[in-house]
Amino acid sequence: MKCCFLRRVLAGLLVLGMAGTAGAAPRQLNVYNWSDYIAQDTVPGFEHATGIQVRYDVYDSNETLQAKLLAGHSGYDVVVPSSNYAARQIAAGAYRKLDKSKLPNLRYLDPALMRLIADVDPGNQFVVPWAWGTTGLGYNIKLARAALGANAPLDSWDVLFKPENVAKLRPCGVSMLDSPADVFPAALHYLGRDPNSTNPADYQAALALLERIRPYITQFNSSGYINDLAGGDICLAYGWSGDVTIARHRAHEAHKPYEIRYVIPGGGAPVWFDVMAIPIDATHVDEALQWVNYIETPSVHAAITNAVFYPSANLAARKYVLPEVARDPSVYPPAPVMQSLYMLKPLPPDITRLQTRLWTTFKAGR
Ligand code: N2P
Repeated sequence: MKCCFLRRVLAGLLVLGMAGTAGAAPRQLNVYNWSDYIAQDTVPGFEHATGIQVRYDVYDSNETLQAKLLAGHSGYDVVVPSSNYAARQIAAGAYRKLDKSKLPNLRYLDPALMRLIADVDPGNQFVVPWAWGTTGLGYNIKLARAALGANAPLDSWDVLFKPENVAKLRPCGVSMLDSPADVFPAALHYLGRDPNSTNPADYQAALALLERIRPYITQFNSSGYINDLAGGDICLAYGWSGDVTIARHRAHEAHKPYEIRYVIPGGGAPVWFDVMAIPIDATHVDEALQWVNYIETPSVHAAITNAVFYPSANLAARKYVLPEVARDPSVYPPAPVMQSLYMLKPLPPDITRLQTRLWTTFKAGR
């Protein structure tokens, strides 16, 4: 009798227990981030630490993210815009103010970088830095030297912007970021104009420069160019520092008979910050805050830098960054190069629209 009673109690507990599990749907988080921007173990590590299930989607342009945000109901709980885009999105009310009591790991962030970010997010209320990087030239050194001559200088914007140079690279493949907001500043700067110009005439001049090199650009691409560089399908890319460095490592690991190299040409290049933010209509806010805080765990952020070669603003993460990554000038540019960089700033909407219109003209040309 006693045994059966016990059995019944146990069975009842089991049913209750199962009902408990079945009733509580696992907590969810929907993350939307740039492609090739995370370590392999970042999402599993978060899921393991929190029990929250992550749906992780990727994009490769600020325009794509912005279109989703402005349409509303993106379904995402955390997104990662560049800071110059975030500025306008914050002003437009696209993001939720961060509850910093849930973000103790913010104490690890570099105050100097936070002050820089405060230019676009006064009081650091809406966004938390994810990573930063530069935009420069990625080479397949062997192919580029064969095309340009063994002694041609590779550390000059003339390689990209002088038609006679880039024409020689056309046969081995020239890739350009499919992003007016990343290309116009470099063209303007090359012309000696303000890379963040708000003068429409400057953009016409930049377009004229770009149109002269248009015939030699073989693809517009902001993510697949990593594999194209690594695989020897292109010899020059105007691209992002970490992406080109990923390509360098992939080529090396695959024992390719060539070297991929990232170069910040003399005279300066764009520098940018990408930041995490929680859309105003996010439905998993607490989970989103847990994600942001998890990312700012020093060892977690360092693992991301070690995997995709973009530095973070997390000072305490630096000691976990692998020595060979920490001393790689493609990842952490030396001080004199840092001084030559110019920050991409928020632009008024009419200038962004002008960029987009001219970009369409530029791309359609041959
Ligand atoms: C990641 C590239 C992100 C840099 N693949 C653009 N802000």
